[in-house]
Amino acid sequence: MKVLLVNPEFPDTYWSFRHALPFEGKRCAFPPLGLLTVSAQLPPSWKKRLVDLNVERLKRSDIEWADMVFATAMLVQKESLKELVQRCKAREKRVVLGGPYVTTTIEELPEADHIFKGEAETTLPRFIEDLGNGCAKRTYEAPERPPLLLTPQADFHLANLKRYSAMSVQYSRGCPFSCEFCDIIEIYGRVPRTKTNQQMLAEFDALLNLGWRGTVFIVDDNFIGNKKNVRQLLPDLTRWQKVHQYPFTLITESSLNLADDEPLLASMRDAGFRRVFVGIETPVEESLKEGQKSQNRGDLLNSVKKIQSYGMEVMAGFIVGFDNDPMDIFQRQIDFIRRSAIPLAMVGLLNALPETQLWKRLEREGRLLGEASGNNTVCTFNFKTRMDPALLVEGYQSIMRTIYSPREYYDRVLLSLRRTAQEFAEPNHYSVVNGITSLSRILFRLGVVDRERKEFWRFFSRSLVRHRDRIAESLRLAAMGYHFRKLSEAYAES
Ligand code: B12
Ligand code: SF4
Repeated sequence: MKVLLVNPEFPDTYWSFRHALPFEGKRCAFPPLGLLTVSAQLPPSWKKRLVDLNVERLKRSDIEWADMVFATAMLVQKESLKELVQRCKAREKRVVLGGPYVTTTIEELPEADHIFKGEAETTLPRFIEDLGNGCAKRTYEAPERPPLLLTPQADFHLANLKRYSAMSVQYSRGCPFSCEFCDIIEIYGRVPRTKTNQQMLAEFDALLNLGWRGTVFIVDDNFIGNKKNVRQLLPDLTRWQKVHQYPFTLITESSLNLADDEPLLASMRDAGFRRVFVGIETPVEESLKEGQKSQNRGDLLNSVKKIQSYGMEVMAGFIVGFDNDPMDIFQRQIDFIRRSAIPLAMVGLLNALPETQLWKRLEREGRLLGEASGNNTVCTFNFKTRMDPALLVEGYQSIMRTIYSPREYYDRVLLSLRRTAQEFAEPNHYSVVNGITSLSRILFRLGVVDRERKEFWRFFSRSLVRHRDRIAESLRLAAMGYHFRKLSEAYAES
């Protein structure tokens, strides 16, 4: 059996980092871990190939080679997915779909032969058996949330690692909180399940043996969802990093209550975590209450500073469009982002995702207008908002314009660098050649071609004076700022 695994194309969003990747000479931020994990569950005798449409084109010969095509998708990838299914069906291939889009959507699904809803660890073996017996079903729905002990090490070797800016591994699934707008808890549950320490170290070994050096994103919904297990994992990760001289810089996602646990913060710093994405959403208490984000309590600014003081850059998600948002919400978000020194602030408009508590409430209130695009920066709503939608869009665009204007952005970066300054060694993976090539690309694009070059040189000279030892970090953030500015220009005009 020959299986072609295809990851559909992403549109231009925050997380695509599309305008920053060329500086590094990369095509895509992360490989499709879901597909690589599914691949590892297929019988070893089957032949497998990966085509990630974000790094390469799908050739007709790829489709012709395959007996079956497996594809994954998030909501934002649905147009590319539909096109892919049509192409494969036109060549009479058996098509198998899975991932968050087909798991939660209420829309009519593309004409695929088999649909997997939920996690595949228990359903895939059944499908393989049914296929052998000639009785494979159209839909496979996981009846339970499988323990991650069943999750094999992903087939990382199928991906062309050089095309990606970072690698992904997963430690846990699920989150114990109950934010109203979140679909994670509906898809992956509220009881966080984790891998064992041995599983994690084996995945780190695999990436190291494949020659990977650089950033590794631990793609958990909430890395500290199961604190007891994380506390046991971190000393082992630290030992592994030390033995291998810190080949990986770690980043992850966590709830903001991470700030309340200093021993945990210290262990994360020691294990090599340098960036953490947190969901702050809003500085407005009533809106947090409405969104049932009870874990974001107390002084949110202090929480951010606490995490930064352990050497971790804070990235964060923000939302406007809650029913309780006051008229000055836009300025309050701008002020908060400025004072928090969060360079990569991902501000989105509230949208209701299928199956979430928010979706159900809006349906009850008769305010739902249909399925969202899944891209929360596109200026549309899929429900009737309390505030005038035109005002919301205008205010949202003003936030984006302000926080990604070069002076404002670079000032946040400088403050973030100051707050995260630590005595630890830089991770041991900067390649001199890559460093010099990226440096010249950044200097040429941002320092010569770009109309905002004056601001860049002001930032660069300040970084050299104040943070000479972290110049690679400063330039990475300058490149990221360029991505966000380009996106905000595009969205502000849409
Ligand atoms: C890492 C991650 C990313 C990464 C990398 C994505 C990639 N290349 O695969 C990045 C950072 C790029 C990303 C971006 C975005 N993401 Co994202 N991301 C995640 C995250 C945290 C982990 C994904 C992952 O690797 N999981 C590990 C694998 C093993 O799990 P899995 O993918 O679910 O796969 C299992 C099953 O689903 C199933 N399966 C999956 N595919 C297939 C295919 C077949 C054929 C079969 C049989 C089974 C199967 O089997 C697997 C094993 O059980 C998830 C949350 C989550 N828990 O999954 C959100 C998530 C997928 N992302 C989400 C969103 C909204 C986004 C963004 C739109 C955010 C934004 N506004 O910018 C962007 C869009 C992408 C872009 N570039 O423009 C949503 C999707 C919601 C939806 N219903 O579509 C999720 C669920 C999180 C959330 N609720 O916010 N994301
Ligand atoms: S903390 Fe994050 S992952 Fe957990 S329920 Fe809230 S939004 Fe979802």
